[in-house]
Amino acid sequence: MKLTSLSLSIALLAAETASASFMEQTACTNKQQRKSWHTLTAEERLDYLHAEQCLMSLPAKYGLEGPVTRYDEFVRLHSLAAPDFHFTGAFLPYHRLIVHNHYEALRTECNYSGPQPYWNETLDAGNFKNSVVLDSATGFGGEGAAIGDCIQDGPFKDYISPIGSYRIDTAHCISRKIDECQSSKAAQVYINNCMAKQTFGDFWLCIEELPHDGLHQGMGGILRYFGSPGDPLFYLHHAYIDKVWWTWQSADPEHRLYEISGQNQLYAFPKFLSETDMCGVAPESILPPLEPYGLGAPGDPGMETTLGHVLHWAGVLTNVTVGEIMDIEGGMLCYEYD
Ligand SMILES: [Cu+2]
Repeated sequence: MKLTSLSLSIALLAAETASASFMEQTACTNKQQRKSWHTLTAEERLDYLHAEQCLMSLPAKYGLEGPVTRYDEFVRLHSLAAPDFHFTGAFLPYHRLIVHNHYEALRTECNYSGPQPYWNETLDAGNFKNSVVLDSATGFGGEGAAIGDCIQDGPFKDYISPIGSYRIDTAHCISRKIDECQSSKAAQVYINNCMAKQTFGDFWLCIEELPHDGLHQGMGGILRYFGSPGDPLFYLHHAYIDKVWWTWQSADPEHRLYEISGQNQLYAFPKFLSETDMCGVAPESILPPLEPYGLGAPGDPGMETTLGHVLHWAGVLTNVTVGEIMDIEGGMLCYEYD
């Protein structure tokens, strides 16, 4: 699509109007709670795990190819849209929304009434193996073993997912293979480094590179791929990344509450993907193909992510714009972190 200055002005006007109207929306008074897994009681932990098991027992309802259960559908939605929402400006908003959508499914379809937990990964950086999050009785179970790195304990050890690591579906267990060098990317020092960034573009790339990647590579297994919601730890991880983003937004709301930028399609990989990482691992070979440069995206006719950018869900969940979810305490979202 050829970008004219007229269409750019219209897009900017739409984004400004959108952001103004979202800010005016009715106040969010009855906030949903998001809490650190480390501080939950054993009973609260079990409630959440049981709700996830419930989602894994409900039949798929959207008619997408592949999913057997409601749980699988979120894995499919994520892998279908993955190239649009990774290494692009919509990375943080998209994951904010999928955590919210999944939580709403737990609440409305599995009668879950507890908080959305997050994993404060700084507490376990470099030592995922001993995390309470991976407890076999009141947690998600530990790492995998044997053929396929299948998890051996915990509530999800017998779950078979029909969704593959990206586009090719194969039935598989939930797999994990912990790497403590990778898990050390979750350390506080890297969070602090990102928190000091002054623009959304610098902040997002900083987060996606180390704190975000630390969990995916540190836990290994299915979490390393675009089928990563196939491990329920995905939601604790992305709730945590969302908390970090919200903390950054809240430090300067006047400038950051509605600040968005970054390429709106996968025109290029960020620089960190072309370099060997701090653990000596060479760049990934599983990356998706790049989009033709300048193609534009729904809601974004230009090259840059704006508040009008559409977060899409294969036609089965309501599309939402980035502008609608920038504020977690207004508009369609209403939650707070402890
Ligand atoms: Cu993702």
